[in-house]
Amino acid sequence: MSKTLAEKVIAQHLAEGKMKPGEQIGLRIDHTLTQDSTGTLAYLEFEAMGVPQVKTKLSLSFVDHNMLQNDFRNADDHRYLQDAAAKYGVVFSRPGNGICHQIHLERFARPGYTLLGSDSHTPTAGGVGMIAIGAGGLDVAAAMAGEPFYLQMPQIMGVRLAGALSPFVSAKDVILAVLRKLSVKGGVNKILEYFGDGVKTLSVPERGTIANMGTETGATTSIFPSDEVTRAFLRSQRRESQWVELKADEGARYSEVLDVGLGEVEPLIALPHSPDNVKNVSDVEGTPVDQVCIGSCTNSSLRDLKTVAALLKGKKISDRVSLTISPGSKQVLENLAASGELVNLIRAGARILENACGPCIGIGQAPQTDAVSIRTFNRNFKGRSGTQSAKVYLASPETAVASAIYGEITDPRKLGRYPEVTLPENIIVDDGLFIFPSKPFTGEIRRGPNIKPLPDFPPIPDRLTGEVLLKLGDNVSTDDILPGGSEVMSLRSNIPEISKHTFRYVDPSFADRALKKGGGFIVGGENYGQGSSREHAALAPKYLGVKAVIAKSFARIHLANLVNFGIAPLTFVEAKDYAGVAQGDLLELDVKGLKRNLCVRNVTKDLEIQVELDLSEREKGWLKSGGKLAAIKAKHAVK
Ligand code: MIC
Ligand code: SF4
Repeated sequence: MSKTLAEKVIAQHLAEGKMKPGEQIGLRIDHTLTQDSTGTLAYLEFEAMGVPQVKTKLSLSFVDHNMLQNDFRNADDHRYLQDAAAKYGVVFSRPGNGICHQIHLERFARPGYTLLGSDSHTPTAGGVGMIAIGAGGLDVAAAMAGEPFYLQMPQIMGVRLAGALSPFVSAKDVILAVLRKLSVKGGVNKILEYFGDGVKTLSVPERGTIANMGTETGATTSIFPSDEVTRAFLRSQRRESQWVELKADEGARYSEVLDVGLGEVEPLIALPHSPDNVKNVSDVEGTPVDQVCIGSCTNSSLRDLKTVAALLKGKKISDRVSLTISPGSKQVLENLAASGELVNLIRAGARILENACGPCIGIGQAPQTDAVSIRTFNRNFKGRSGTQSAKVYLASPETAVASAIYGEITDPRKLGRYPEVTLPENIIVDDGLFIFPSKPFTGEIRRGPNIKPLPDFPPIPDRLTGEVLLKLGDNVSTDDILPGGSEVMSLRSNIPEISKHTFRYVDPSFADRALKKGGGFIVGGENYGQGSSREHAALAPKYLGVKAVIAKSFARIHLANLVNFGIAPLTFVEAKDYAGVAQGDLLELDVKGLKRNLCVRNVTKDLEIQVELDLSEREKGWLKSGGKLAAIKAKHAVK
């Protein structure tokens, strides 16, 4: 039978289950990646599993998120990660080497392989034909220990690209067009598979941009064919021998097909405060701009920054704008420096930041009060920039440059002639900032005083009772549950401390109230827990005593994280019952046997609400025993 490309790669890695959409499957994982802000927990979890060396083909540990080092805590985390990498056979990417997804794409991504990463933008590697999935740290630690990754077999949705992009329109506009159609939840439990004659017109970095931001649709991942363009990219990275051709079979069937005529795509922009709030740039032209930030794992490739350098050549940015540029990797920065293009950026007035995530996750460069900030990033949730009143817009590098020059949102076509940027075949490739594990690690892993052991959670009882601690609306993000920013992120390896910041901007009294009430319930709307893969957004509420989250629907990674740490994810059978619960209501629920259909009693309102616990037997086992770690520990301990 004809297969889609995604089905082919999954079939080759199928460890358990049937490839029927909605069924649980186990996937063998070839590569894993972690980054510092999710990595400390992932390695603490891996250590707890007692496995002497990683069992994957390749595991990588990156330091790219929390780079501010405003006290000893980040530096201690980085040292811990470096020691853990050396001990367990993991390649360590030193601070300064760049953003995990960008570097993985450049140096390691392989067509036809699988990748599991403790970061939601791991699908970037779909740009070269990998099945690359984001997950919580515990799932990645389990994959490092050789366990399959369990997930719901997604539907495969085809995205047919036709024609070619017009000048000044780029990959970011394509994915914004897709987001406009699908919204932030239209991709949940789907893989977006790109095909059609338009694919060959896009370079690998452009495909990476599209696959990266497919995450914002809620998709499990995105994948592109591996073709001659992929081959040329791998050749430029001195990795041509890793190329294989990959594409869907003739007659392969998609669950649905979205058509995108590349020639019809206009410059687009996502308005505050959601990546799917997409408009044409021309609709908001003239809005005064205070800050422009170029970079992030979405738009920091050599292709992007060469375009930015060409557009800024001989220009000055507006007096009212602060322009920051964060190259995606040392390779990008080094090539720009060697070719002289870096000078264009500096002379135009850009502030060159480290090769790292930087402002994308609120690590510095918080904009001024009420500012308008145009960013080439992938998320614009309220407050994520570090300034609650800031209005963050998401756009292409081309639109970002035009807006920086004119000081207002500007259609990039106003810039005149479009530079034809081609990627040189002979780029400089230097792996000097990787540490490849070689000799056996002797000695102890060094842990700073802020690195605390993982809390142990008891099995969940048969009866859950407590108050509704907080009732929220649709699309609550993990940034709402546990914010980013340097202050909170330096606590990523300390669950007791970080839990004090839970829902900090939504309701500053949440953490105290939860503790005082002995825990309770959270009620949410659609797509609860969208965004980041940070498992802290499950662990911290768990630590505060949250027993269950009742929502209309959940985002995929957060749902898995809740189960992994023993919080019951319950969905309303009738969405209208959401109206029947208020903050402060006392709820009771019998979960004995963890049946699929359960009944919540609202004692305060004397109402019964039907909810569903839609989990596999394996997941129920994890939930029951208070989390997945205990189960994996037990498995490896008997060996
Ligand atoms: C993000 O973009 O929100 C992050 C920071 O990269 C997260 C990971 C984290 O919270 O550490 C993600 O997307 O998974
Ligand atoms: Fe880093 Fe931002 Fe990408 Fe997350 S989305 S990995 S914070 S650059």
